[in-house]
Amino acid sequence: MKYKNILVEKKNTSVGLITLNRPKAYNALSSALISEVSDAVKKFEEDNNIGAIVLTGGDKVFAAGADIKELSELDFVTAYTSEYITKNWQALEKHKKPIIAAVSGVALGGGCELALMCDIIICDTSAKFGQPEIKLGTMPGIGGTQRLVRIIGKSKAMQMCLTGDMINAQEAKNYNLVADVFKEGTVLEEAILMAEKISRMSQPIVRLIKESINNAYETTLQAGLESERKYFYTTFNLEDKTEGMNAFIEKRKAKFINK
Ligand code: DAK
Repeated sequence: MKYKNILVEKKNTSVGLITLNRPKAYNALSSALISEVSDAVKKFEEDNNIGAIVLTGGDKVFAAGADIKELSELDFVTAYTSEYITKNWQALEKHKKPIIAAVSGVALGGGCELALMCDIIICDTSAKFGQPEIKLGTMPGIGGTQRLVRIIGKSKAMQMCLTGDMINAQEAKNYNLVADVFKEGTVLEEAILMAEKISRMSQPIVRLIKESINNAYETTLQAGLESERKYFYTTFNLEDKTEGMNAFIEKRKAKFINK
C-alpha cells in the first residue's frame, strides 16, 4: 500500500514511527488515513525487529478528529450498515505491541479517541484534548464516552463530552490521561527513547504485561489477579527470565533474546 496521508519510518531498527500527515486539515482522520494507519500498524506487527510503535501527528497538531467533510455526507443507514471505518480502527485496539501516542497541539474527537486506543499517551505543553462532537450535533463514537470515563472519571468525562470544552496538558496530567508532559518540541524524541527502552526488554514479557494490564479493564479484580499470577508463572519458562535474574546477580546488563 502506498501511503498518501501518513509517513512511516523505522527508528534505530526497533521502533516503528507513524506520523499523521494531513497538516492542512489538522490531520483530520479520513477513512483513507485510518486505513493507512491500520495497514502500517499491521506491517509493524509482522516485523520481528520492531518492539514498539510511536504514533504522532507532528509538532503542531495530533489530530482534529474524524474528517467532518466526510462525516457530513454520511446518513444513518450508510454509516451503520457499512460500519463506518470501524474495522480499520480496530487494528489499533488489537495490536499486540505497545503503541505510544506522542501528542503536540490538539487531539480532538476521534483524535483524542485515537490517542486513548494507544497504550501510553505522552504530550508536550502545547497539547489540548477534547471531545467536541456535541457541538457538531453528534457524540463521541469510538471510545470518548467509554475509555475516557474509565481513565479520568465520570464527572470530568461528562463535562468534556457535554460541553465540548478542551483540557490542556497539565489538566490531562492531573486527570491521568497522559503519563507525562514534556517541554514543547521534545515529546517525539521522548516517545522514541521510551519505545527504544521497551524494545530492549524481552518481547514475550512486554506482550504478557500489555495483555495483563488491558485485562484489568475487562474483568473483576479477583479474575484479573488470578490470570496475572498465571502469566507470571509462564515467564519462568523463558530463557530471558534466567538471563534477567543471572544478570542482576552477576551485576551486568541483561541481554534478552526474546525466548
Ligand atoms: N475535519 C475536516 N477538516 C478539518 C477538521 C476536521 N475534523 N478540523 C480542521 N479542519 C480543517 C478546516 O476545515 C480548515 O480547512 P480549510 O478551511 O483551511 O480548507 C483547516 O483544517 C484549519 O482549520 P481552522 O481554520 O478551523 O483552524 P483553527 O486554528 O481556527 O481551529 C480547530 C482549529 C482544530 C480547533 C478547529 O478546526 C476545529 O474545531 N476542528 C474540528 C474539531 C472537531 O469538531 N472534531 C470532532 C470531529 S467528529 C467513529 C470514528 C471516529 C469518530 C466517530 C466514530 N467510528 C469508527 C464509529 C470521530 C468523530 C469525530 O472526531
